[in-house]
Amino acid sequence: CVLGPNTYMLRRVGIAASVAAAGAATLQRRAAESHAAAPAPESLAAQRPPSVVRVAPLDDPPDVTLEYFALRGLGELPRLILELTGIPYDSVYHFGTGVYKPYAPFGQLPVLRDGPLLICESGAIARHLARKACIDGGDAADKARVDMFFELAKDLTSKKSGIHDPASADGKRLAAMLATAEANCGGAHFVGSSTTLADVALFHALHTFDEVAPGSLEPYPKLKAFVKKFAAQPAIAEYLHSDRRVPLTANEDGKQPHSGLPGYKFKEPLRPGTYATPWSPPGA
Ligand SMILES: N[C@@H](CCC(=O)N[C@@H](CS)C(=O)NCC(=O)O)C(=O)O
Repeated sequence: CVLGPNTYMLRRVGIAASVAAAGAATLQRRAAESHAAAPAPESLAAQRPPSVVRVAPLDDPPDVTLEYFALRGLGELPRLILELTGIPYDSVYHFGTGVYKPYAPFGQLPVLRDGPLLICESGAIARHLARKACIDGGDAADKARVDMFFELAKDLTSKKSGIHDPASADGKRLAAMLATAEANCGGAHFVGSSTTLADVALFHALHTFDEVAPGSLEPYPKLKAFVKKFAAQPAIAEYLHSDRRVPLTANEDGKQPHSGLPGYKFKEPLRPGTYATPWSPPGA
């Protein structure tokens, strides 16, 4: 791997400046027009076309497009990788189902376009992006350890409901896995001495716990400090307050059983910039 994460980050600094200079006013105007034309979507069931937020110079379409619903779900880890590494991309937000069916390789989202490549499966997308940005681990041993923590992060997320009920079976399993993560946390990194996919995946899981159950990381001081430090990195801090970051929905907080499409109700208002700019698939 010859590229370092900083290669993309340097480009992102220039992009941020050009977007601020040329794009902010346009996006605000579009958001205002869109607002006037249609009420803000309150859930994923809103009847709207997909929208896009471009993280690249407005006149320079990026090679990479990530499509997912206007949800965190399986799209949030790829988004976090793109944001952390500074890869320029279009972030597409779908509402309802259907638009992607003709071209999504397995008929579902997320999908990632990277030049001529069209990739589905969230794990494959995350690994592709990690390889592209050289955060997949240095040697074979580190790559294997990155994969171990990637899987641990998935397991943690699968037991999210346990964060609200420590006495439940999921709660006990989750506590055991959090203790494992705490024991393996090397401060700012889980593998080696620089950021890898392992850190992004664990941040995604742990930061969500902290959001849906504030204080739940108190018994795990290393994990709590890791999340705080990761969130404070300029690229992540900016993202978390940007139009690209969507709120959680009721289905995602682990407090009640998943209730299908109606349960994807936003817990906070969607930012106007997230849904202001309509998007169509290439060639449509
Ligand atoms: N194993 C796939 C699962 C993809 C998946 O279940 N996608 C769901 C949303 S989370 C979807 O597209 N549902 C709508 C549909 O099937 O049309 C992955 O990890 O990407």
